[in-house]
Amino acid sequence: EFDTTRDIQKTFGIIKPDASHKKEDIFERIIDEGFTIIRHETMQLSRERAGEFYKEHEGKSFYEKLIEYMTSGPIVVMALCKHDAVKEWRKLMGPTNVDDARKNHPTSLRAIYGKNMTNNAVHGSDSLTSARRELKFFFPKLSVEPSLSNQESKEY
Ligand code: RTP
Ligand code: MG
Repeated sequence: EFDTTRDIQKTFGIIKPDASHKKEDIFERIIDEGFTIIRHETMQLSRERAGEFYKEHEGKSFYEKLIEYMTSGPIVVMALCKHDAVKEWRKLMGPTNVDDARKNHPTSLRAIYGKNMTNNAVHGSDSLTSARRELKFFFPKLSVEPSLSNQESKEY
């Protein structure tokens, strides 16, 4: 028989400082789109933690601006669960470039809440490997198994 829970994944998302005041609206949209918000926490990111989180971008032209931005106000970190969650969350976010998002993906979160290329409202893990790392980084006690058994999935 077809097992609908087979491809349930967890992914990691952030509501960035420019959009964190819209947290309730964004949560509503996320739930509407069929995600379960397993964990969420509002926090202030230190420069040190931001640097560690964005290590892969160190040395890039936009790195300093990105760290400035991500430490400029409260962020909301989230553990999200859905069928194919990594891809589905990236799809709901829309493209990195807000102009592109507005033009080509007008219902995406970045089109609605983003301001520009840097201040683009949300973050999402770009692969299952990133999702595991990023979930561990912010939610060290959360299990990061990509597939859940039927038993486990009932908790959500
Ligand atoms: P994210 O990591 O936040 O989910 O975004 P992404 O994968 O779509 O984009 P990525 O290339 O990983 O870049 C991380 C964040 O850095 C800022 N950025 N600014 N050229 C620029 O000015 C530039 N490029 C990227 C954005 O905030 C982007 O989300
Ligand atoms: Mg990225």
